Amino acid sequence: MTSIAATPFPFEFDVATTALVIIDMQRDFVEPGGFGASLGNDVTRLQAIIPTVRRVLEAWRAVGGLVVHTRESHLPDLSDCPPAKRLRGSPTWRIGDVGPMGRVLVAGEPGNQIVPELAPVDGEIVIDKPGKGAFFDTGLHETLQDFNITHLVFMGVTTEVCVQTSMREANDRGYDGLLVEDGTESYFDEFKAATLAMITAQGAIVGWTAPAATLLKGLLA
Ligand code: C5J
Repeated sequence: MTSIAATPFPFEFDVATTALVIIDMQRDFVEPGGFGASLGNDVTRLQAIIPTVRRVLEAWRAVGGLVVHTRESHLPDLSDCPPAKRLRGSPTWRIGDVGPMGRVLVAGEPGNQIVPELAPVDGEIVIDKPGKGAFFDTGLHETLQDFNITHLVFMGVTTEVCVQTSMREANDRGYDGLLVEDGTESYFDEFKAATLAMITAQGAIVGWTAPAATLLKGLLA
């Protein structure tokens, strides 16, 4: 059992029953010409966390922990993309449109690939999710149960959208979840700060947060 200092109180976990879940570190969100940029966002903010996410990923691989990568991704015929999602707002390229990295948020397209620095390796689980949450319509819960997973460590983007939604879904399914504070990012400073505060409020009502350095120290101990 590993115990690390965390907010609002120490997070205890066993690597054997904990999965590292990396949410949507795909080109669509972190590179120019993708969905995030198409909505008018500064993607360099998200690119900046890649080295931290990679350090934690490598440490997690070194201790033999289960790794799950997610991608926000739709089928080429968009049958899993509700019109309410596709038609929302006024992005330069809507989901399914052809942008500089291929069809936006569509499975198999260049923009839908996880950034090379964090590319999945053999034995890691890759979940294509049509919603913001990693558990909606993906079978992730059943997969985690097959591996006897009870605890989740989250990283990825964006903090207040897909990461927070996934953590809340996990919480409702009985998992204890920790969010790595500098392994997640938002296009908006204030939304990230508010999300970290909401997760840990009221005695970890959704879960815990801790810096990457603290998690890494715990893994190496
Ligand atoms: C968004 C995500 N922000 N991965 N997706 O639309 O957070």
